[in-house]
Amino acid sequence: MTKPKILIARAVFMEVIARLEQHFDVESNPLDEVWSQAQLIARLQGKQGAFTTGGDRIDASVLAACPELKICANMAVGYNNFDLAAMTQAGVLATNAPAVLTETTADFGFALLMATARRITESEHYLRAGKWNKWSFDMFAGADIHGSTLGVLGMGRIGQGIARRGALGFGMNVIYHNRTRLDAALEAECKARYVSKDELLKTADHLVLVLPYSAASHHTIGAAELALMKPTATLVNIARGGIVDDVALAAALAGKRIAAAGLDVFEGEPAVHPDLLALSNVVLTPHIASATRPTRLAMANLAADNLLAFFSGQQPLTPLNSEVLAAR
Ligand code: 8YV
Repeated sequence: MTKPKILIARAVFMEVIARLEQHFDVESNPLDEVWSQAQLIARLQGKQGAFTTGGDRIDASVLAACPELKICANMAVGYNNFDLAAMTQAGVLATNAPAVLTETTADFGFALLMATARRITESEHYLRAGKWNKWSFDMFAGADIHGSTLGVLGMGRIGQGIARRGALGFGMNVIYHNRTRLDAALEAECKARYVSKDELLKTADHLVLVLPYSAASHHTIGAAELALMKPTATLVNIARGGIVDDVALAAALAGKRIAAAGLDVFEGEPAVHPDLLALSNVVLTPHIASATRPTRLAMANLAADNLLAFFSGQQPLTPLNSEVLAAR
């Protein structure tokens, strides 16, 4: 029996590729090249399945050019690289990789919050530059974490993980805003209080963004929202570039409209806006919130499991458009 053909669009763990090779005719990307849309389309010719990452865009043009494609399995919980409506219309199943990265990503959100509020990278740069020659009472004085008010915008699994860490680990007063309010039991478990978006912006000492990116969440935080925040506040974005208007944020940071920001994601990444690079009150990391080896391996294996289930006629574990399966 001929094996289905799949494309693994970016380099990934050898052990995951080996697993897939037992069941599929695999083309991979061992040099980890970032392909253009045209290159991606060329590689997808004749493939029935794709193992994608957050940077691989599957849209109507790809679908039209690759009629044999039946499933794209994303090694990411976010799937704004998929045009889900176009995939559903083309009968292509989309899967993502949720849950396995929740705690690791929440850990990182907290690390970035603490590095930002306590000015860790800024002070390290100062030390490395040989500028530290005496103690002073206000040197790199930052904002307290314990006992402060933590705002979480987007209260899915990762948002809940951040809330729990804040409330249970650091005695923070946790408030949140989400499209839909959590049920009372979950709110109690996370020790989080639901507030309006405006109240969240006005009240939070530290605001962490953990909402999915879509046209509706584009520039959720722009000049108007930053203007509502406390001048002492910190803003952390571990969700997606584009949720924050990076130009407006750079202006707010430069004008000390807010105290500091920690950013793991950027509009147009891997490019980073030069205005942000020029600022000292921002901590910048290259989209690494889920980057621990066990978690990245679990994400890759979940994407592989979805491909394996789909082609063996079983129910994929984490489908995004199950209606495609129903229509099969
Ligand atoms: C990934 C992420 O590293 O899961 C997500 O949505 O943003 C990250 O964990 C990235 O998207 C690569 O697939």
